[in-house]
Amino acid sequence: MNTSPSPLSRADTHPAWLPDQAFAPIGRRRVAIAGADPLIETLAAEIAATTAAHGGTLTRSAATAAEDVQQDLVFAVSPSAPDDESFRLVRRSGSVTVTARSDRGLLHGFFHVVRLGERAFTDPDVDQTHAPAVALRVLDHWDNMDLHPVMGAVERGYAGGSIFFDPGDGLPGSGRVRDDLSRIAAYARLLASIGINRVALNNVNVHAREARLLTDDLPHVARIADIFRRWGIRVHLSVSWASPVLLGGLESSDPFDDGVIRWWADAADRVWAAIPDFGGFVIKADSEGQPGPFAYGRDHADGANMLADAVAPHGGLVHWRAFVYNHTQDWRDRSTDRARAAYDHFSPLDGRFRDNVIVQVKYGPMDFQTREPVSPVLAAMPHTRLALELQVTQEYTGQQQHAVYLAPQWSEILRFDFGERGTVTELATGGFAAVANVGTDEFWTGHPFAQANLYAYGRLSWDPNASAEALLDEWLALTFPDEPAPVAQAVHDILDESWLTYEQYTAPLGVGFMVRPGHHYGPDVDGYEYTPWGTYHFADRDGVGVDRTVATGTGYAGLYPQPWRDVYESLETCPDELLLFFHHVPYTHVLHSGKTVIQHIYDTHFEGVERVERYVIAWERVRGSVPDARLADRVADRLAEQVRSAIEWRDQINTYFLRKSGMPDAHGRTIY
Ligand code: GCW
Repeated sequence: MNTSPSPLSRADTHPAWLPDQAFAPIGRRRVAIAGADPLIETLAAEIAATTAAHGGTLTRSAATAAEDVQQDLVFAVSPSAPDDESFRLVRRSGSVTVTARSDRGLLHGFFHVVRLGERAFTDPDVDQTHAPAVALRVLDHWDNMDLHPVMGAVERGYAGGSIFFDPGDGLPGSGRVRDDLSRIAAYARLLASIGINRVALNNVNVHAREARLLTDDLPHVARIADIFRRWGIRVHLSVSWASPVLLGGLESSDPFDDGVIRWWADAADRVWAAIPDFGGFVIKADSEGQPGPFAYGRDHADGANMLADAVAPHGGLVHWRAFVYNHTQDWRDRSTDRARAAYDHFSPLDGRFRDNVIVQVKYGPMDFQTREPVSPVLAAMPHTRLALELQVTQEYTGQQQHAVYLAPQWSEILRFDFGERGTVTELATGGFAAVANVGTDEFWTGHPFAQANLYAYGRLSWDPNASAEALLDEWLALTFPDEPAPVAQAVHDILDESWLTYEQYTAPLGVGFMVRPGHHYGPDVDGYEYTPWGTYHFADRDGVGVDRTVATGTGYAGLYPQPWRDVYESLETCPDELLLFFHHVPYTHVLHSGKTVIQHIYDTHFEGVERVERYVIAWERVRGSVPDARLADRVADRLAEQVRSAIEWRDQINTYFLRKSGMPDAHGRTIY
């Protein structure tokens, strides 16, 4: 029997949603495991640790066992389940059997039982099979090896340093894979518990140092992969399109060049020799200064397919990002619409990508804004494997200073129905990918509540129909098992509508951006208005918004299949929350809500701040009864910053629009 302690019993890392108590209902019972595959060792170590701590027992046998009446809980490999990751849970009079075709399925089943807690044994009898909605459930890390002069250790990271890379003395070239990977072991366990099965380790902006992960650093990538493997998770790397030049000394990276083709095939051979279950490459090409096939007059299918052919003999994947647009646009040019870019570049390529290419599409046409319409690319490429890309790290949603629970937004996106073409979940045949939000911070995520976003992403990627509220309950019950009920209630009071609250005090009615250029924190209404980035609001003295209609605007609304094309095109039917994304309207335009646009702006900004003030009170009320005082303080500090920042947003946005429009607030509140 393997009795090595749970890797999370160390004190230096917050256990997140896997504190030891979460395992107690299992730890008190008689548990049996049958089977001998690698992840069964992982499972056995978990159960051994918790039964040792809570007085239960663990019996192991190598053979596949049928239901064992002597036990309370049995895990057994059995051909019953439909695929490698599914599991079947049978409960008869309080004893539970989890069977799966593979050890991977059993591990998922184990964490399912953990989530159920005592109810796993006390609920009525059941016989149910659980299967993931999609096969690929990916987290993308934007971690740098060297400290980047602007982005630091993690691009858009708000939780300290990289858990994978040690920046060394900070000088160029000194970054390396960490020696001590214990933190990664804890992380892999957390991810496995929520169903994540793929992790890309490094930033999609691949700088000189990270490019070499593909060559010199392979033994170290292999060390990381060894850890993730114990939890059923496969590792991917972001690669630079220019690798043959940067690393191979070739003259070009033209995908049609024989030398280039050979270089990538050899590179792939070396990677898979070092890491036999390596997942594949993630690539950001011809985007925001990253090199790509355009330089050689090739398109993105040419580029992706060349890489796909290199990795295909190893069963590898290429995640090719669709985030391609002109970031050197002239703001005077009203004909170029960034929202169209991914569609215009990629939809003509539908059907040309190899089967092992996954085109990875951001959920909206712009860039992870608080509110955007769902990207029409998702409905425009029926012959391509598409992955939906979400952003767990809160770049545009408060940077883990603000409490913003994003699951309600993701649920809305996942359920968005393109009519005959299906829902986003149905269209994401290449699965889900999301930008991770963790770092070396003691709570993993800076704001302790941002853990809930990571948790919810994993759970939604397994079951996109799960309700955001139920997932928050799950996360709360696991994370705060000893907390008195009022604490859980306070967290609900803060998080349930936090996404809408954030929307209220930031950019109005879907227009987006209005953030400080560069770091993207806090308000700056005109910060991007006269820049090359293509993110504009066009406010003048009469009105605001971007005309993306077919009739008079950029034609973007016409990229949607019906009924959405008509819904968005018409002022009568365009939903209020997206009005300024699709239309330029006078401030006096009356919304479906009955308010004018200008009064809506004032009202939502005052209300958003009031809501955050209530969050502060809600937390102050329970703060003293939270057993983890450091966590309680961290939340309080962040809420104080959220109020400060929300007030700044309110006052800048309201003042801007008051000065532009000259229209007073109907309620005479203070605007500057
Ligand atoms: O949202 C933008 C970010 C960039 C990021 C880019 C992308 C990794 O501001 O920091 O670069 O998106 O998704 O590639």
